[in-house]
This record gives sequence, C-alpha cells and structure tokens, in this order.
Amino acid sequence: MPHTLQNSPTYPILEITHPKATARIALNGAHVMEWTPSGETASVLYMSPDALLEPGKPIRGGIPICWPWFGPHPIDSDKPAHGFVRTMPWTLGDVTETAEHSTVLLHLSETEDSLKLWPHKFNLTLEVKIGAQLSIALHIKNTCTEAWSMTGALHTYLTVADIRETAVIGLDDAYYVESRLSPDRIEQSGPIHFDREVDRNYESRDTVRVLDRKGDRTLVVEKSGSRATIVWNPWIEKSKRLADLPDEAYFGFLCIEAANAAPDIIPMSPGKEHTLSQKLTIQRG
Ligand code: TA6
Repeated sequence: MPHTLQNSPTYPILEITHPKATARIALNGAHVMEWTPSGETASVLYMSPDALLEPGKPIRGGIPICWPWFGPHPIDSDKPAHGFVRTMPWTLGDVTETAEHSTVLLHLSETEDSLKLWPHKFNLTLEVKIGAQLSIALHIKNTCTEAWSMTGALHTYLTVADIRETAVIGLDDAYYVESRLSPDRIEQSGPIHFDREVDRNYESRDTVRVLDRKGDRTLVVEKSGSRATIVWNPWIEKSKRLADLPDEAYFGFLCIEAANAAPDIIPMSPGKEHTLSQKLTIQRG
C-alpha cells in the first residue's frame, strides 16, 4: 500500500511506503516528519522525542514550513514566530508514484484565521518527492489584487551522530550574521564546526554538505529560490529552554535551512509565483 492516512480525525498523518524510501507527513503544517531511504536504519530528518503532535502547535523536528515570515514577526511580537502556515491544517492533494519516487501534493490558501494574522490572499502548494532523495518544493502564488512581500524557510532538521564531530562545508567565503546577536557581517573561513550555539544567516545560494563523521555519511543539501542558508544548533543552554526538546538532544541534530530572511525580503506582485525548494541526498563512504 503506497500510502495510508492515519485515521486520527484530529491529527492526520500520511504514511508513504515506496521501494526506495518511507516517509511520514503530518497534515498539520504539511510537515514532513520523517524520511528513511532504503538502506538507512533511521530517519534522516531529526524528530524530537518530546515533539508536540497537537493541532495548531509547531512540531520540533522534520521540516517546518516557515512562511510568510521567517523568525520573529518583523513588527508584532504577539504574532507567531516563523509565520503561521506550519501550524495550520493543509489539504492533502494528489499522491502519485513512479519507480523512482512517490510525489505528495499538499495545499493551503488564506482562511479567516490567516487573514487576521496577515491580511493577504495566497495559494501554497507543497510538493514532496520521496525516494532515494528527498525533494521538497514550496510553490507560492500571490492570488491578491495587491502586492505583498514575504520571507520564509524550509527549516530542515537533520540527524547527525554527534554535532561535536560534524562539520559543514560549502559556505566558505560566504558572509553571515550571527542570529540576532549582532548585525556584523562576518566572512566564513573554512568548514563550520560546532562547540557552542550557532544560529547563522549565510548569504548563499550554494549547495552545502554536512560531514557527519561519526555517522560515516555526508548529507548533501541543495536548494533553489533561496538567497540565505540558515545554520542552527541550539547547543546546551537553548536546548534546556526548549520544552519540546530533551536537554541533551542538541548533539544529535543540525538545522540547514533554505531561506529568504529579513532584511532580504521578496516582493510579490499580483499573480506572481515563487518556488522555494530543497533536495537532500545521502552519500556514504
Ligand atoms: O532557524 C533558527 C531559528 O530562528 C532559531 O533562532 C530558533 O529560534 C529556531 O529557529 C527554532 O525556532 P522555533 O520557533 O521553531 O522554536
């Protein structure tokens, strides 16, 4: 059976079984929770064991869809961080299968609730291709008669054996800012290593590679439609502050996010379309 919809009326989860991979996608937030390629013993996407699976709540792990803004709301701190679509119920569209992958489509447009948070019409389609690789594409359309602007991210949590023995390459010479600690633009020199919280917005359109040395694998992260790559590990203190993440979980994951982040805001005229996408590939040996 290539796909089944777990029949929890309040929290439907789509389970995909393909010869090349399995996956789970919550309709809450169109949230890809797990992707396990054949030959791997566990999901490549990290999911917190303390993640909340409740309607309207964000999920700690997998691939949160951050839209129509990334990070805190630029003006109103009462509005949810990372936008609102990651906590809304999406509609399951077509599920198709080829020899190479299963393709799942999920849809979301404005609702009364979303209009209260963000007074604009939109249409989103999330296209997820599940196979030996995982491809995720957020197709965005301005269906309004007036222009609006956006930021956003595919906030991907990747499992690593030990963050302390993990490095990220592909961002050498790129400029970054360290989260909201400082506006200073810093030039990356060499691989990124982790011995503290890292929360960086890199000005980069490039592919990065996560060298999971202890896991003896490389995760290749390609992207398109994105001018920023966010690299985040909460380290110890922030992990302790996150109620849906075990205190010691920080060493087992890393976020590599295809993003467009303030101040780099994308204007969308009426009818304009934009696709933000990411593709994950595992290389071993
Ligand atoms: O992408 C990195 C980040 O912006 C961090 O600052 C941290 O807040 C993380 O996102 C998680 O955000 P969340 O709202 O999901 O807890």
